Amino acid sequence: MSELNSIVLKIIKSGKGILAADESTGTMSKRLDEVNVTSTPENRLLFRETLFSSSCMTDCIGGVILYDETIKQISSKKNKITELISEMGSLPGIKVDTGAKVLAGSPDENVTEGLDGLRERLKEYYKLGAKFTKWRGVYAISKDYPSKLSISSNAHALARYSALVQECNMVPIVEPEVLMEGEHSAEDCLKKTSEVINKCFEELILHKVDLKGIILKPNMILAGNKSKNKISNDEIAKLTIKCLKNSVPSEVPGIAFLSGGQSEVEATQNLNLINKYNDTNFIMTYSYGRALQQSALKFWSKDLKNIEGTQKIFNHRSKMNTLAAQGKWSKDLEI
Ligand code: 5MM
Repeated sequence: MSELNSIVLKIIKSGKGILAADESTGTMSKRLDEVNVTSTPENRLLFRETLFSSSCMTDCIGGVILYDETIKQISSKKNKITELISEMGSLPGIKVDTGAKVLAGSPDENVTEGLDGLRERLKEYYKLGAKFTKWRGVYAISKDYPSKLSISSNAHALARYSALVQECNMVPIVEPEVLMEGEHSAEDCLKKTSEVINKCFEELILHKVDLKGIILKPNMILAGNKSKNKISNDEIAKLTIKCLKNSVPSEVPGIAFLSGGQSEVEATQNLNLINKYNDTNFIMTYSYGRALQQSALKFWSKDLKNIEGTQKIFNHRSKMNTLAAQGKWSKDLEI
């Protein structure tokens, strides 16, 4: 087993999943504003440190994706954040893209940037203790989108990023996110997501990326949030598996879904059904941001000193998702 493959398995095996705590300062400030907490570096650290020192970090959370600010912060116990995460039994990772920018040639779409100087930044993050990285391509969906241009430019960037990350002995998370916003049907989402993922693998193979040493982080196959034709959770699970079976090469060890705006329980329920119906060899788990943190953040915002209460909520959510990653979750386990 290669070193990269063993990192992948440490992160996602036995029902473990990923905490996406890589909100950029702008996004984190928006989340904190929503719960009336002032967005300062200290408050951002306090909330995140509360999560990172929860007991579920040992049994459920195999990896945490950090943002540049957080990976350079020192915890209240005076150790590095990467050390805190490692001591809890999890692995630290880092978001290395610099965000989605307007795509020249198709101004209603985005392309993710961050390749300039990436090799040097990766060396720095590796020294800070990062074992894996993340890059997210974002695709709008409608009758005309994503365009061939957006599909191809984002896939190219994801592949160049992945090759550089593996060169630096870290595991790249490849995140192509077809957004949930829109009136599109689940069938449209299936068609466009398959096209997007197929192109990503075409480029990853061209750039000689070791597919056993990556984690794919896709969206589930859902009808748009403004669609009149919603589908059942069973259908979501079955279409999601159909999409991945047809577009992901069998060497890829694991898939960790993003939650993409689903509610906490919805994201857990869908992951559980995906695992119940999973007839592939892919490990199917979670890499959730909002769907792991929402309730904990809301509770914490009422009393920033209530560490134990906040951790209890985060532990519960993580446990539910870890059960779902093994197809063992049921609604009556929710509090
Ligand atoms: C945690 O949010 C990440 C994006 O932050 P920025 O937009 O500030 O860069 C995002 O990439 C996240 O990792 C994934 O989308 C998964 O998060 P959700 O909330 O969709 O599970």
